[in-house]
Amino acid sequence: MSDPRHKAAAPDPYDFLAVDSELSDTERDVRDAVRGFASRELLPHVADWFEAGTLPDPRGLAKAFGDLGVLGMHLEGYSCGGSSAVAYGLACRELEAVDSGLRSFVSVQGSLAMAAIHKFGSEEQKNEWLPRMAAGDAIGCFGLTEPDSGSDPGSMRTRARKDGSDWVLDGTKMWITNGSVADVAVVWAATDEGIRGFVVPTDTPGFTANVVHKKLSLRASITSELVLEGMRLPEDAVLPSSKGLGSPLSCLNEARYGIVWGVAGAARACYEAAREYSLTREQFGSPIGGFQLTQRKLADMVVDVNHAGMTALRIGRLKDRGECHHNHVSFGKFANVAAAQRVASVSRGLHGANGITLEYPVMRHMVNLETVATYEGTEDIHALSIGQAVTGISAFR
Ligand code: TGC
Ligand code: FAD
Repeated sequence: MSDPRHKAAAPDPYDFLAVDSELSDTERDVRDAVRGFASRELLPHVADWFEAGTLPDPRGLAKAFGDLGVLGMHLEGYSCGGSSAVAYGLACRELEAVDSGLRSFVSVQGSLAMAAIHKFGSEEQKNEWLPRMAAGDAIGCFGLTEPDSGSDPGSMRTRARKDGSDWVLDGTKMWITNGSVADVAVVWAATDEGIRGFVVPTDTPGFTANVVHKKLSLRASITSELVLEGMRLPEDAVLPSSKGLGSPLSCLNEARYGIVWGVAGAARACYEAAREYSLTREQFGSPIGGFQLTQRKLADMVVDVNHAGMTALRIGRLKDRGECHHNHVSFGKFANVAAAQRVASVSRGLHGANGITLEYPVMRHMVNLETVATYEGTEDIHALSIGQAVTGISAFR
C-alpha cells in the first residue's frame, strides 16, 4: 500500500501522464537519438522544404536516415536494425513531430518497400535490396493505389501477364510517395493467380514516374504517378511469396502502425506550440493562457495528446508480444489521426494570424494531417474495419 503521507509530483505539462516513464532504457535512447537528429538536422529546414513543395536532397536525406538507423529498423537481418516495434514507433513519433512528410519518407522505405521484400521476397531479392535500402543507398517506393482504385485496391487495373518466362506489366499507379526519386519500386499488379508484388528497378524500360504538383498538404514529400507501359521484367522479379490482396494489406499494417505513433508526435508538437504561445502572447493586458477559454483548449489538447501516446504505446506493446491484430492498428490510426487533427486545428486557431504562417509549425501540421487522414486507409475505411470487428458484419460494400 502506498504511504498516505507521500505527495505525488505534479504532472509534467510535456508528458502529463508520464507515458514515457513506461519506456525501457533502450527505447529512451532511440527516442533521444531520433529527437536530437530531428531537431538539429530537420526542424531548421522543414518550413523551407514545405514552402518549396519538395525535398531538395532526397538522396542526402535517405543517407542521413540510414546513418541514424531508422530505415527498416524493425526488420530482422539483411543489415536491418531488428529493433522492437515500440522503438520503431518512437522514431516515427519524433520524426512526425517535425513533419508528417519526413515520417512518410521513413515509413514508405522501411514499412512498405523494405517490408514487402522482407516478407515476400526471395533470398536474392532480399540480399540485393535490403542492405542498400537500410543504409539509405537505395530509395524504395510502394505502388498500390491507382487513379481509380484507392480505398478499394482489389479493383486495380494494373495487369501483369506472362510472355514466355518474362512478365509484362501495364497500368498506372497514383499518389506514390518517393516514386520519382526511387531506385526500386514495389509494384502490385493483378495476374491470373491473383494480386502479386513485383520488384522493379526504376531504370527498367517502360517505367516512367511523373511528379504530382500543386499539393496543399505533405509538401515536404515527393509524390508521383507511375506509368507502366509494356514494362518487361524477368521471371524472378515477382515477389515469390506474395499471393492475393492480403499481401499488400499486410505491409500496410506496418506503415499504419508507424502512423499511430507518428501523429502522436504531430499532436504533441501542436500542443507544445500552443502552450508556449499562450504563455507569451498577451491580449487585454494578460497572457492569453490566463483566459478560461484558452485553458479549456489546452486541456482538450493535452488530453488528446496523452490519449494518443497511450494508445500508441499499448498497440506497440501488443505488437512486440505478437498480439497485435490489424484491427488494433485500425483502432490506433482512426483514433490518433482524429486526435491529432483536433489538436492541430485548435492550436492553429489559438495562434491567431501567426498561426497561418510557416513561422509556426501548426498550420503545416494541420494540412499535413489531411493527407495522413486519407492515406493508409481513410478515416472511413478504418471506421468500417472497427465496425466490422465489433459487429462481425462487413459494411465495405
Ligand atoms: P478483404 O476481402 O477484406 O481482404 C482481402 C484479404 O486480405 C485480408 N486482410 C488483411 N490482411 C492483412 N492486413 C489487413 N489489414 C487486412 N485487411 C484484410 C483479408 O483477411 C483477406 O484475406 P483472405 O485470405 O480471406 O483473402 O478485402 P476488401 O477488398 O474487402 O478490402 C478491405 C479493405 C477496404 C480494408 C482494404 O482494401 C483496405 O485497407 N483499403 C484501404 C487501402 C489503403 O490503405 N491503401 C494505402 C496505400 S499505400 C499508402 O497510402 C502509403 S502512404 C505513405 C505513408 O505510409 O507514409
Ligand atoms: P477514394 O477511395 O476514392 O475515397 C474517396 C472518399 O470515399 C473518401 O472519403 C473515402 O473514405 C470514401 N469511401 C471510399 N470507400 C468507402 C466506403 N466503402 N464507405 C464509405 N466511404 C467510402 N498510395 C500508395 O499506394 N503508395 C504511396 O506511397 C502513397 N502515398 C500517398 C501520398 C499522398 C500525399 C497521398 C495523398 C496519398 C498517397 N497514397 C499512396 C494513396 C492513398 O493511399 C489513397 O489516396 C487512399 O487510399 C484513398 O484513396 P483515394 O484517394 O482514391 O480515395
